[in-house]
Amino acid sequence: MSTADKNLSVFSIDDLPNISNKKFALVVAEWNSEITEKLYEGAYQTLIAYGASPDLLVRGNVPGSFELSVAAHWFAQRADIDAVIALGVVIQGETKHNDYINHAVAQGITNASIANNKPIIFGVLTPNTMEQAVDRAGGVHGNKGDEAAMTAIKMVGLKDKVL
Ligand code: DLZ
Repeated sequence: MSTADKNLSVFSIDDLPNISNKKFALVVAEWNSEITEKLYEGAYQTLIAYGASPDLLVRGNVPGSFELSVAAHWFAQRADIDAVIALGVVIQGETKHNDYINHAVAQGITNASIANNKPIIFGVLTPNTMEQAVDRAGGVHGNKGDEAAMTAIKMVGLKDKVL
């Protein structure tokens, strides 16, 4: 085992990086915007609270969560973007529409992340009801936008340490 490999085995993912010069793209679905705006606000404020520069945060809106993957891919292709946070809410309906969207977005984001070698964070709520969505967008279960931002910060730091 090389010295570098030994070092990798001891660092903590909670050892947060300096993100003052990191550029984040936040891609936000307009479907269920009363919820996605809260996810966006949570993600934005968390990035700022942990040292991101407001002028290095860019936002792109998409019509619905199905479009998150390709827009995230476009942002990730840009050399100046360090990480992308995809935010959406897909509420279970009377058909399987939500299943198709959820699987497509999860797979699309995974593919775009690997293809571009950058973190793309899955900040998509998949609740059964609007009430469950409200609970997770600044309600009793916190704000998943905050968690998505923290994940982005940790992955940016991890990438810098590993590569
Ligand atoms: C069509 C649709 C439905 C039924 N439900 C949702 C939803 O709960 N959340 C969401 O973000 N988007 C939904 N959409 C829209 C799709 O994501 C997509 O925009 C359209 O199918 C057009 O590709």
